[in-house]
Amino acid sequence: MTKTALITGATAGFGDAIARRFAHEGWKVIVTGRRQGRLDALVDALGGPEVAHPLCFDIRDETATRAALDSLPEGFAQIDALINNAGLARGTAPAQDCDLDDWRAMIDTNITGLAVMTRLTLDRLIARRGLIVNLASIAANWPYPGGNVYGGTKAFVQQFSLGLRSDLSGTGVRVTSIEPGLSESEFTLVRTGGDKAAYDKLYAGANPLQPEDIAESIYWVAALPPHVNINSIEIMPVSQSWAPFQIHRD
Ligand code: 8X3
Repeated sequence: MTKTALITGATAGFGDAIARRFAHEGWKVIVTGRRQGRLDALVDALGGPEVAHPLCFDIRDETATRAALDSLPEGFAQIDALINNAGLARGTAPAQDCDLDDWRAMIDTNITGLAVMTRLTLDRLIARRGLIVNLASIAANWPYPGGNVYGGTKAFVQQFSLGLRSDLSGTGVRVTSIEPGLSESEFTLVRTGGDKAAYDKLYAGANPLQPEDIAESIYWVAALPPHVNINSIEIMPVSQSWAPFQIHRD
């Protein structure tokens, strides 16, 4: 039987690559995002409305999320995998200099949007003994200057994933937290407010992860036998590792 994956934030970066990977493997995909034109182009690229269904809404809006899910046509109404990819970082300033609107955007999207989408699809996922993959980040595991609220939201995603596993015991639903490090995508342009020079500087000579690398990991998780649960995967490019703790001296 053909399986269906719902991928949030599919208009760029990881989400776009994940949708392409799952469709390539014969899955039907529901692709969500805020940019209708990009969703339509993606549906075309994936093979049209038999294979892919677009849902255009803002994941921070619970009413819109409910309406979008309620609108799913019969052929896309069952959900075998929820890939909670929609999320963003805004800024790299120290906490004492941050804009509260940026913090709210991250909390509303990365925490509230993800939790609402999960809650609203849980019955369908349980009915299919499905899979939830949540996009966390290495920022959940490793603090760094300027990570503040972004890292906090991703720590929520990681711990929420583990909690879901506990609550879903006996349902057959699998849950995985994916924790990528330095990755090349539109994510960084959003984080820097569209600063292409900062984008180029971050990636120069670093050979960062590509969206296809993340899609590959998630498809591997999905394709494992149903008795196997990958709890978490932390992924970095080879170029990225750790530095000593900073010590401030008077
Ligand atoms: C994004 C990866 O290294 O900017 O989640 O925290 S990093």
